[in-house]
Amino acid sequence: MSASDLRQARAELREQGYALLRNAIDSDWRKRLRVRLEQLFAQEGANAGSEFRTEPEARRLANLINKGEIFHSVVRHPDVLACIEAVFTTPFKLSSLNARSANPNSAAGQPLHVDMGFLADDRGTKAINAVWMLDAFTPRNGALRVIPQSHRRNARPQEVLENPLAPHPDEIVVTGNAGDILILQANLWHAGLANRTDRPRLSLNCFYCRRDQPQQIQQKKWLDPEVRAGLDSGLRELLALDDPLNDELCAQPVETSGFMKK
Ligand SMILES: O=C(O)CCC(=O)C(=O)O
Repeated sequence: MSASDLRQARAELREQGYALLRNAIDSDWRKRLRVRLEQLFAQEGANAGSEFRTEPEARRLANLINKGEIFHSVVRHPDVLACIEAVFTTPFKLSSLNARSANPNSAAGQPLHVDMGFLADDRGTKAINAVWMLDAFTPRNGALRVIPQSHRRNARPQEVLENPLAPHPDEIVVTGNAGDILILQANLWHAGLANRTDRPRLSLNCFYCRRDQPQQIQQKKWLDPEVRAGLDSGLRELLALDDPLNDELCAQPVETSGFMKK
């Protein structure tokens, strides 16, 4: 990505609440990610996503750092990190790495929500999601609708809208090519649309949060000892594996989803 495209993406993420990084995933890497994720969906069957939540109208996988080295470089994508560093004013860590596949012919999309119910506080936004488009996102296959600048309202859609499932007059649908990455502040109002096609639509959700916030999935708890032993110091730091504050935060009851019930 050119320095000027990156500068623009950083500014859009701050001002609009979201930014699209074009052509940010190498195509061979994207294909290998897809193959690995489909293997995992097949292996995990009905348990897929159970470390986090399950969602009607979508398949999910969770705890992906534990499920292959191929995922370790995902969370360190330099352009994504450069963008989120433009928003966070304090140090950050990985909150979770999950996958989501919007089911074909789905009956409904997601309600407008903010991730984990997060609103900003005096230190700014608490979390940022990078949605890796492993398939193209089109208006018919379950792309995301977002309300630009809604991160500035600092309100939860379900508390102020009559019907968060309904179309919103200010929404725009963010489409992109396979290989693009959509980055959004957690408190931007957004929702995955229903997938009206006959093929699933796959993405990775690479979620980062401030170090004073709990992780969505406590990495230390969910990583197998042999995976943990193989991680370098940079990844240990990003996953907050040696961070007593993270242990403390994750021990409290946490609302991990903006709209999915347990
Ligand atoms: O479809 C996706 O990958 C993103 C969905 C989303 O924004 C969410 O589940 O909060």
